[in-house]
Amino acid sequence: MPKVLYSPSSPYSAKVRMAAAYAGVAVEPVIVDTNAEPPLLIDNNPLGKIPVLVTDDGESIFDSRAITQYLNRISGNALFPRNAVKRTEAERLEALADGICDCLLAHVYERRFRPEEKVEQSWLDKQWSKAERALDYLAANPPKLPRKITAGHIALRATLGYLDLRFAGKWEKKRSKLVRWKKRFDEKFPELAELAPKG
Ligand SMILES: N[C@@H](CCC(=O)N[C@@H](CS)C(=O)NCC(=O)O)C(=O)O
Repeated sequence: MPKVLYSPSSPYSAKVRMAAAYAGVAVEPVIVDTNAEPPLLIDNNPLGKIPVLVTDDGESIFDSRAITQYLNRISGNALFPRNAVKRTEAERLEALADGICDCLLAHVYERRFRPEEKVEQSWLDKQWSKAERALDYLAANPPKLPRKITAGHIALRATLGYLDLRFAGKWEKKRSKLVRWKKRFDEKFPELAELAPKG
């Protein structure tokens, strides 16, 4: 069975695990500590980042968007529509959701890895304002939630889970449509919601 190297709090990892579950691809989740840079991680991804999917043949696939494309191929298009316009829409939503995580992670790492007196507030503000702009856009234009969802919907759910984990109380105000979107997603896909980022 393919392995997914992951950490429970990682939003990109949550997306990949949810995508595998939705696509019906069984994967073995293996927790790795990126700070410790264990050989299992470094040997499979020189960047030392998660998630990484390791196939039964020992081939490693990263990053998370390469993995969702791979899962889509092996599942016969369970994650992206075949229609070109709709497919671009799904890929764009995935990029936007992941892009929010890129900003949030830059924010979290700035505070985590720098001594307090060296934390650059203007950098934190810039990253947060990018995430806020994207969240405002999504709150104004929440994606439809059809019966058949895409990797874009799944990425957004994972991102909102990361916001709940690290920025609870800081993102929801004036974005009630997005908060409702998450609730409806969880009602429709409880088995995926279970895989959202956890502390
Ligand atoms: N673009 C990558 C981002 C992956 C990423 O930054 N993962 C974080 C965890 S959420 C990580 O591995 N951080 C450890 C590090 O950067 O050393 C993806 O989509 O997979």
